[in-house]
Amino acid sequence: MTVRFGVIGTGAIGQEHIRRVEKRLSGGKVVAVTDISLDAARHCIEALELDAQLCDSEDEILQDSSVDAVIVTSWGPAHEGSVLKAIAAGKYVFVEKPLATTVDGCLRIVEAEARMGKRLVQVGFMRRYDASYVTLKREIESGRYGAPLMVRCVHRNACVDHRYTTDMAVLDTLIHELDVTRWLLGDDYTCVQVLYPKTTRHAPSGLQDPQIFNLVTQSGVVITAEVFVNCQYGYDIQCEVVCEDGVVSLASPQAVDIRHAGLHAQPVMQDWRFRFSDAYDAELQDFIDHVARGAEPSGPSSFDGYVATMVGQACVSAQGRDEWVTISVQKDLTIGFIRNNG
Ligand code: NAD
Ligand code: NAI
Ligand code: ISE
Repeated sequence: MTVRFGVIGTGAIGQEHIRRVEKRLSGGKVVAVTDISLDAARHCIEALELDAQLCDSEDEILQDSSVDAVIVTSWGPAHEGSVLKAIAAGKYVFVEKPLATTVDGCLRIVEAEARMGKRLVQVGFMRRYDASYVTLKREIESGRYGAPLMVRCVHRNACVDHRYTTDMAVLDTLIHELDVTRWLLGDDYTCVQVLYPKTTRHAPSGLQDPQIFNLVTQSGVVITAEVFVNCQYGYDIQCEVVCEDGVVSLASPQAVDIRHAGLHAQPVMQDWRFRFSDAYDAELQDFIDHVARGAEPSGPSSFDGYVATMVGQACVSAQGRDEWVTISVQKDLTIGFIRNNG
């Protein structure tokens, strides 16, 4: 069966995902698109030469019986409403991170899905599909290096625009580390503290950049995560796991090696589009493959989305306080089939 997609939000990543469904992946087709700006949706249909219907609203997409699943790629605060409506309509949903920008919003989604009695939602935590992260997890789990003790993460973007605010460093950016480190270690967070280094002159006015987040897990692993979104030189994602008997880290992504004019260099990727291109392909192909055979999605679940936002809210709270903030994930709401930490 071909999975017929409706897309809600045709901005940067919405167009990326449409392109991959149409041109690179198998088993999916985009049949309807909408955006809060209908001009943006119309432009997307024309620019990508889609054989898809322009819908006036998400409701029109969700009521359309020829749509099997939706991709939600609007901005974060709009996700909750779209996902809840999609669940109510019985449609499968691939939603970009964050699942929702509030903890209560995530809980409403987890509960709505549980009431449906089956998984419908997959969250776009694509790092779980990235080959280097997958290898890193396998190496840690092999036990060859002993127990993990410390993790050092770096998340750098070349630049952001004036709409990016200090709290977005958590819910837009750090949220990837919050999800992937929990998945790598199979461990939950207990507390977080934020440090503000001197702010770069390249930051838009009012934005704290860079920021350092120190997190501790239940087993005592200490994670130091730097978010620096105006680093100027490119898109740089690093993760080093220090274990009892060795250190395992992400290698530089595939790139050429240049020896020139007395230098030995490697180009740095400029954007998430390139760095995680294969991972975005893999996460969506996995979603399509499951939906096509009527199976529940098996990627990051609404519960994973809830945990990431819940920990994210603790990080935002720590941004405003000069002290450690305790993190307590509400686990009693976990309903077997929704939990996915693996
Ligand atoms: P964007 O601003 O380029 O696009 C967002 C689009 O959503 C815009 O076209 C906007 O008009 C539309 N939109 C906003 N509210 C809407 C609503 N209520 N209904 C319909 N359309 C609406 O943003 P983007 O960079 O594409 O990011 C979109 C989402 O993707 C965000 O949640 C972001 O966190 C996520 N994202 C994830 C990654 C990743 O690496 N996984 C990378 C980029 C973006
Ligand atoms: P964007 O701003 O380029 O696009 C968002 C689009 O959604 C805009 O066209 C906007 O008009 C539309 N939109 C907003 N609210 C809407 C609504 N209620 N209904 C319909 N359309 C709506 O943003 P971008 O960068 O594409 O990000 C979108 C989402 O993707 C965000 O959640 C972001 O966090 C996520 N994202 C994820 C990435 C990843 O690596 N997984 C990378 C980039 C973005
Ligand atoms: C964006 O939304 C993403 O998800 C990217 O992966 C991240 O690097 C960037 O900071 C976010 O704004």
